[in-house]
Amino acid sequence: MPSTQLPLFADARASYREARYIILGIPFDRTTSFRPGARFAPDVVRQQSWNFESYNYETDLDLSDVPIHDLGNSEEFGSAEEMAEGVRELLTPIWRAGKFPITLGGDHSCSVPVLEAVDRSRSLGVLYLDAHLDFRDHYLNDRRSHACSARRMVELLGADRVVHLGVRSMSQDEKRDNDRLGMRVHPSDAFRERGARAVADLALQELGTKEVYITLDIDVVDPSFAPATGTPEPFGLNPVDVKTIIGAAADRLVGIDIMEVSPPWDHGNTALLAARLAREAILRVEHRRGGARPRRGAVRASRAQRIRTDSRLDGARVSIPK
Ligand SMILES: [Mn+2]
Repeated sequence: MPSTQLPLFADARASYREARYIILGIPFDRTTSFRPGARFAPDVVRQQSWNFESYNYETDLDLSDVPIHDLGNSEEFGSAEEMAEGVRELLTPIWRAGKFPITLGGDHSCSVPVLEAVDRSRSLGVLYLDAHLDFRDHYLNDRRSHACSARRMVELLGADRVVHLGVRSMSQDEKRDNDRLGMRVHPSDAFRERGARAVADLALQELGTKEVYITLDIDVVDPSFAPATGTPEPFGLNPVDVKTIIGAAADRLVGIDIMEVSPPWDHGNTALLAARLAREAILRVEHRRGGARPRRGAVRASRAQRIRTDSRLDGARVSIPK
């Protein structure tokens, strides 16, 4: 147990019990294949989250009025199997309580157990945002590798319940396997040709599920905007495209994860974008459900005050109140 204290995600001031949105970090990057470092992302993304105003003019919401709780980080785990078991254990009560998980990775292997923890009776589909198809059956002898995550989700939920957005890299084998298995794919070029809103609306229509989950590998964004990631790939989406997808999905969105931010390769902009996209998901979902408007005239703490009073989380291990 580290003796230092970690910063909380900004504006995460609610107790677990009263919170609707739950932040959870998974500092695990053992399946990373090129540039490691995603294990450091949860804490750095939290730190960057303090850059932003709690008030958002587009939704007229103030995040300090929204019930958000930061659980802290999971343990670091040994193998990917151990990670999967731990993540399922953490996510199961969050899903059962009807809360909205915001999981900060970690590499993309961490997303699969988040979905394995969802009750099978729910009508839930996945928007899979990634530069890579992630459709290998196994990679380096590991079926839990981050290079296999979309494949595992298709096996888990069915090919019609996963739509892949923003891809621009795959192996011939992955292409052939998916031609056979039939996950729908809207490559990065489609966003340039048709616009993000049109692509997102089509993808949501194709999913047809009552509930939608977004798994976001930050490498779906072009490396010029988000350079700090394990396996960067040019010709990607821009940050506004991702914002648009989140907005389009908001009325069915039940959870999101943001994976593969790798702080050792960052100048701060990648983690900053990840923090802002996490906040965007909360804002858009809360707005769709007609969440609390800011209390007019209420005295608001300045950002500096908020950081002093609210930003400390004891210890690094998660325990979910019963
Ligand atoms: Mn990727």
